[in-house]
Amino acid sequence: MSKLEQKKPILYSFRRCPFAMRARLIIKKCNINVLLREVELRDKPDCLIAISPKATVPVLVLPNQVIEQSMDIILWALSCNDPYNMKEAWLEDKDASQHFLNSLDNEFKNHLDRYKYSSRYEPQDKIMHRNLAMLWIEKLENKLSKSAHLSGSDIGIFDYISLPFVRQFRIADPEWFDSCNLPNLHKRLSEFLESKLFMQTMKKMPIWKKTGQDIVF
Ligand SMILES: N[C@@H](CCC(=O)N[C@@H](CS)C(=O)NCC(=O)O)C(=O)O
Repeated sequence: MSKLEQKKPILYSFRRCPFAMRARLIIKKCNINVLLREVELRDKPDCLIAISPKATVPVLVLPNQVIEQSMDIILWALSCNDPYNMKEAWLEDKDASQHFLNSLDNEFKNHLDRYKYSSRYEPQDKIMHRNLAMLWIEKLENKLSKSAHLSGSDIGIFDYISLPFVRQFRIADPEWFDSCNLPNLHKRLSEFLESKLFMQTMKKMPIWKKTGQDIVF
């Protein structure tokens, strides 16, 4: 690795984490290079815990700053290079954007975890949480019946930050999800999952703790 590459920001990430996925999606979409350190959640590197004691991923390490929230990493990426004007779309109605993010990261994610990982919570409440998560999913379907993408006529920031979570919701029971009356969401999710961008962000990386090798992402 060249000296220049060694100076790149470091992104601690976990391939299947939807928060890390959305950060990687925007970083890749905006052509920003970072050094990726793939983490195992059950065996996090000490240096990650040292710089970010809460030790969730993603975490981005800059020379003079540590960014610990996926959305802040996204906003940092957009401040570096934003060829698709995604920051403008995000800030156009800041309250509505924040409301969308909160309902996704808090409400929906809460029900998603209790549905997808029901054995870790209250297994008997699995379907109740699926139904509650569906209220949010149906809002997406409703939006997509009015515009091609969640961000408008083109795919954009609202799609990238939320589709990784919709993917997780589907994975909990793909047959059931595919049988739901969600024609627009099914279409957009499939396109997203088949996109080159998604494939690039989901490339398997060796575990950094085992190899010590930073990978240019
Ligand atoms: N609010 C954080 C949430 C990140 C998060 O919860 N990531 C999960 C993985 S999907 C995590 O690192 N959990 C820590 C663990 O499981 O030990 C963000 O937006 O970055």
